[in-house]
Amino acid sequence: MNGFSLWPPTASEQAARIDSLFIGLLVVAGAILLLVAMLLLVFSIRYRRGSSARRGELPEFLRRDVELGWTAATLFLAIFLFWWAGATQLRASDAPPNALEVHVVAKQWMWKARHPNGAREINALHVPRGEAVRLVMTSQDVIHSFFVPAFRVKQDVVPGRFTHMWFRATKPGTYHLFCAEFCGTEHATMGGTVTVMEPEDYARWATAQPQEQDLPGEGAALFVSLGCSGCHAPSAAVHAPSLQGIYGRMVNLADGRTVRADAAYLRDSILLPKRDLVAGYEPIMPSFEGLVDEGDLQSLLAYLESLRGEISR
Ligand code: HEC
Ligand SMILES: [Cu+2]
Repeated sequence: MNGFSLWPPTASEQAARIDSLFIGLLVVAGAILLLVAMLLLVFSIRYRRGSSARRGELPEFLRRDVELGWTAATLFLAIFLFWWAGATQLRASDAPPNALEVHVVAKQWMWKARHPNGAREINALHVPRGEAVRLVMTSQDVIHSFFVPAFRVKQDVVPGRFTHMWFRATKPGTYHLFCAEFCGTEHATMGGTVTVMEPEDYARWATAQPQEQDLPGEGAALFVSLGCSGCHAPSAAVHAPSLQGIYGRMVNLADGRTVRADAAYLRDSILLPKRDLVAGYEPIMPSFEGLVDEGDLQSLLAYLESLRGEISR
């Protein structure tokens, strides 16, 4: 739409839900405002100085029944609004299991995205209409925030950890992407566009991108070039744990704790290997802090995650 508009486009399922919630709250608040203002007006005329209105003791039913009635009614209304907003928020928190997963890395001052087939984009994101898209996001420097007003979604992107967000776009078009967390001098220019395409167009677009390795493939190459395989390959002379099926496994640590090898654990294993030492091994793994950037880390983690079951050589 051209021209001035106070209402951003409504282009996702979440956006439609947030809008009805917003309008609902506005109507309720408006009705209460109107009621109170009217009573104020009526009473100030009726009980103005010198009027002959009755000013004595209140009748019994006004003192008890009316008091009880409006208290119960507002309590009920407040609980209903709480349930409505809470349900909307909860719906937004967990992506459906088959969602398309796009990896996003934020840095001063740009957004980098990687699609499942390896396609990369900067300050742009192409997504198919009608499909759930899940973003796995991290930052290379400071806190940023991924904000798409047309989808009514916003999520902080934090260095040193992964945050998630999902949406299902409903309307083809191009929408604004902003950084919503002040992140330095060029924060204001940190943004781009989200383009919603029909699923066929998206598939065509994705295959037309320069062919690159997918994330696990790129991670596998890094695993060799960074020297990880020199210690971790089954044939290595060094005594290091096998990483086959590592993702999600329970790991016994040297200090007696048992932890699950999730994304955060694997990340720490690479950046801070001395922190969670695996039981039965020497602390010989070097830290890769500073040697790998967030993009490399995502690839390495995707590779480790792909090492399910079978022994690959
Ligand atoms: C010098 C040999 C060496 C190199 C190089 C090395 N590692 Fe390790 N790695 C080890 C040893 C030994 C351990 C077990 C002790 C520990 O936890 O630090 C380990 C532990 C791990 C663990 C935790 C395993 C578990 O069972 O919980 C992961 C994950 C890992 N390494 C990944 C990597 C990655 C990825 C690289 C390359 C970026 C790499 N390692 C490079 C020797 C090495
Ligand atoms: Cu930013």
